[in-house]
Amino acid sequence: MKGTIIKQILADHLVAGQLEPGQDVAIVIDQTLTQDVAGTMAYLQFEELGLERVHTELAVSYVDHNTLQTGFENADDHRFLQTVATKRGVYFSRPGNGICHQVHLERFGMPGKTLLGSDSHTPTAGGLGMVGIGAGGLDVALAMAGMPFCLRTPHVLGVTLIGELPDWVAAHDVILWLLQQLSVSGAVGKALEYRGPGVTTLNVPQRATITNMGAELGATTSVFPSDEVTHEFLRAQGREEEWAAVAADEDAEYEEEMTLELSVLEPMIAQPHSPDNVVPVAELTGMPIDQVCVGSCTNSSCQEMMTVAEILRGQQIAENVSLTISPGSRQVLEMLARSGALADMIGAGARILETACGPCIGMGQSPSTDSVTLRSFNRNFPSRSGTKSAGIYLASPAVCAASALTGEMTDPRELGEPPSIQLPEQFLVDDSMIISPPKDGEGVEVQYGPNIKPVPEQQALADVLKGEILLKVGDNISTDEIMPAGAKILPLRSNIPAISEHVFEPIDRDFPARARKCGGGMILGGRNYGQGSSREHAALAPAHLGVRAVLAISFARIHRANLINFGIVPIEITAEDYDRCQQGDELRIEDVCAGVQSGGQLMIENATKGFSFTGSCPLAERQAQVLVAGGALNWAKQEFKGEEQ
Ligand code: MIC
Ligand code: SF4
Repeated sequence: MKGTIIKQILADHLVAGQLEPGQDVAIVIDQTLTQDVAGTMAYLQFEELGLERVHTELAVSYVDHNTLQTGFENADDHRFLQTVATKRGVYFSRPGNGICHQVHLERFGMPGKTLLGSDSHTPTAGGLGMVGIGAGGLDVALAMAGMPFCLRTPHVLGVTLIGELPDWVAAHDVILWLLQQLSVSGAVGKALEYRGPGVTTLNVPQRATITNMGAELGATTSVFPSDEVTHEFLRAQGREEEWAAVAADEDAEYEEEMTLELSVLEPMIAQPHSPDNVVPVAELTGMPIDQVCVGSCTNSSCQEMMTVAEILRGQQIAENVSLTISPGSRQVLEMLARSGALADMIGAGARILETACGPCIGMGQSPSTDSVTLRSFNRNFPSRSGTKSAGIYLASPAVCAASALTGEMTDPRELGEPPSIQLPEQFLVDDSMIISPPKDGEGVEVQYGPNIKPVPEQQALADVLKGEILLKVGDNISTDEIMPAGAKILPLRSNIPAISEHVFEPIDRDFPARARKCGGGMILGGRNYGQGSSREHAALAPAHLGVRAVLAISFARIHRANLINFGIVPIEITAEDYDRCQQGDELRIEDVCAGVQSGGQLMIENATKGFSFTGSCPLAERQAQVLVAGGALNWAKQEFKGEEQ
């Protein structure tokens, strides 16, 4: 990966290891972001480290996911987040200011920098030419404490873009096309780097739509160059001085390459229940729909929203459809309002929601039973909308708006001339909903509420792990299935004992009771186990129920790191051994500590079936120490203690 953008940025931030694909490295993190539902735990963990202030160049705490405030829990979380931010030197983006990734792109992202976020769509910032990586809250807390972030050097996939998008074809169609080609696990262990003459035809929000959904490919990160288009965007945001050119060297070598001719793309759509189940919209036209939701961190920029408003202007949505629109940020919403575009949306019958994640994470707007919901979002995993029987389809805002008018899946090319929307020369800049931290947080009291419970203590790794396979699941199990979100469960994110009662709810409601009855145990997963979000609760809550190991054919990157951070051993096994083991089998693994510290080979005995097999748990040195200590918090506390002595 000689001279690629990824290599240049990682090399500039490298503190340990060799930048060779597959090698473990440690890098300095310049900026961090957290959002509310992962943030409460991240800051509770930061508080456990006993530091006065954060150590990164910039740390921002956003409140964007759970803004409904259905009870005191939420409001208490927001108050905790605001007080801890003020005390520890973190910028606080208030509820109402917008979705973390959209606001970060507008107000904070900087070309050439590294950003670690407690949200899997942090690579959105790659649209500005920075390396944004999603991680669990604890990893972000450690980065805020000034510790380097450890990752496996990705293998770089260079995607050469040629030509220009045709009328009515959006950035969302580019990434849906890539998902169709590569699948949801197609970029695990990889980073995508966009290049070629087509790059200059895309503006920054369009680039960010593409890097955002690299997360759905399983990629570690995705990045565009920072060029004159980026310069122009930052100038229009009043941040011209923060621009820097970022480009791959002429002789940059990519481990893998592919070419995409933009001009042959057409509007695409992902069908239930996976973002890679993609077909051209033309194949589904005429299918009746019940609900349309426009917004999310993928598609809620000013340009996308203006396009929607233009399509809706002077028309009425179909009687059978409910249309919701959530603009991505207060900047976008205010610009829509001042330009009259908001009135066009309201006039057409759209229901305007807050500038927040909203329906994307099941915070309201669950569709009706067996219905069809069309969304401009990034994920359509089972149950994510809050209605198990509903089918979620993902498509661009233009497809959504056109379909809302007709009440059926509609190819927007049928509408004739496309609206011509240019990015404004100057965005409306008003940072008054972002609270800057004072120079000194002394005297500020961090306020907790009754639902904010202490971080559970972690036990050091036992040398013998034994227990029942509590649950056997198939391929591509998402964290939405392991630890669901939604309006009922998100308020419990600061209360691990309470949220643990919902582990695996969409798959098996009896799981928590069974885990407790058996005194804990293990989970057996297929390929790409734990895809999707960065929520560490999908590791923390099972750990709280006594899960000590997950055996799977392969793991998604962030979830594997979260398992290690909470003392759960992630063990890779072969497809044959997966087939041979069943739910209810008793497993026994000896010499676990020595095994994980010396290359990760583990001998597993299936006492029920009477056979043994090997599993592997290859770990970087720090990860092995973390696992043996019983998790990253124990390990970090020991490190800080060591430094004090
Ligand atoms: C998601 O889109 O699933 C979320 C909610 O943004 C998560 C974060 C979380 O669950 O805390 C993500 O993508 O990481
Ligand atoms: Fe929010 Fe949805 Fe984006 Fe997650 S994917 S950050 S829930 S808008």
